[in-house]
Amino acid sequence: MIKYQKIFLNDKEIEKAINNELIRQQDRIELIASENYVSEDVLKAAGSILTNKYGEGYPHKRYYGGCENVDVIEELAIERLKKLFNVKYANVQPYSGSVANAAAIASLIPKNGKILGMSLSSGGHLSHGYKISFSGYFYQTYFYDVDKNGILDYDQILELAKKIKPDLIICGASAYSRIIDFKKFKEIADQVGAKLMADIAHIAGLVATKLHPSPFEYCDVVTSTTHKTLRGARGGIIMTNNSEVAQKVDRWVFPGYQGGPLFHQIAAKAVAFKEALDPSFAIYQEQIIKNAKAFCNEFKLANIEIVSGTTDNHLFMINVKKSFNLTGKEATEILERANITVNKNAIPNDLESPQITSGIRLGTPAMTTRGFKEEEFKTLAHIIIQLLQNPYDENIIKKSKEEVSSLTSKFKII
Ligand code: DSN
Repeated sequence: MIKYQKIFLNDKEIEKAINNELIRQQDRIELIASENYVSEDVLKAAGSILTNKYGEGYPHKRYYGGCENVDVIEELAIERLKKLFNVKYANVQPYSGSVANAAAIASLIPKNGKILGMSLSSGGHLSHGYKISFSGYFYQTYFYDVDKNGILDYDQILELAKKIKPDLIICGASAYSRIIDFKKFKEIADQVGAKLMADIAHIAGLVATKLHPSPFEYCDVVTSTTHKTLRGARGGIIMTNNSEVAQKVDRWVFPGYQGGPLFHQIAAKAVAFKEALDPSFAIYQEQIIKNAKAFCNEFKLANIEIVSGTTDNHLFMINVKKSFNLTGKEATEILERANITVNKNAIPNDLESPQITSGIRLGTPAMTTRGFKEEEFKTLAHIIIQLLQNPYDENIIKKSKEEVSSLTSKFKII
């Protein structure tokens, strides 16, 4: 089990804020689907003296001296990542998932090329074509939606792709609870002559352990973050089986989008990849899914509207507008008062703005790391239902907070 420690700094203001965050993480139930608790080894590597080192370039091809140790680290990270996903080429330098996506897209299509990505309200990501991100600024972008049941309709996507004739189709999501059929996306891409990219940031841990179909056989490039289901240090990665694409990816990461690699993060990613190669990681991923199904089912039994009907992975969205007559923002604030952290989330055909939304997103990776099993998630579902059904009842908020406290004290991280 994880056991984090308080830290001591000469800078007392930052020391206090970090230690307060440690207490917040201990005391709250974390349901943000993209967060997790890293191992102590990952944390140590991320906080190591590697932060002192510059090493622009790649192993044995650096623009700085003194890179013999960071070369070992980056090579280990690459080799472990390749083994984890059974892929030929990997770049472990991206600072984040968005930068990984920027470099991956630039490696596949020219500036101003056409991208077809998943809409935000259907579960897509800003970096898959939104005007307020680089992707909508440098490229012509179009979006596919889920159908009226909240499910990807591949025939509809094909029809849209035929009209738009994109240079690149992006699949993968931040808020989609069903299986993504990468093979069908490949068939669509082939029919319209488009390249195919998968962003598996959310489901990376499930893909690595074969609990979700793999995109590698079908995609020109696959990107991910390392800190969600993969439970590693914060950052991005890019993978491909195509040597020409791999060369372009390396150039677009550095010098295209980035400068010096963050070696402390690369070392921490490498540690996490080794952990993910251990058989215990597959058991953890299985439990994430079992927990998500049990959690989701409890809401369904109470006739609460689940976007896309159910979950096949680590997360699901609740239509809180329809189920409780609350906005996502209101629901988030009510749950926070009882020490339960979730995020508001747009849902298909949402009439509310992204700042308000009609949904919330719930994920099981973090609390599964803390040791929650199906029983704890069922208990939690009832706490959440009571809170959202009685949003302004101070007695219920107080009682729920006590129930949350008894759960967090049983599944400790400090
Ligand atoms: N912000 C991440 C998430 O919460 O899904 C995606 O980048």
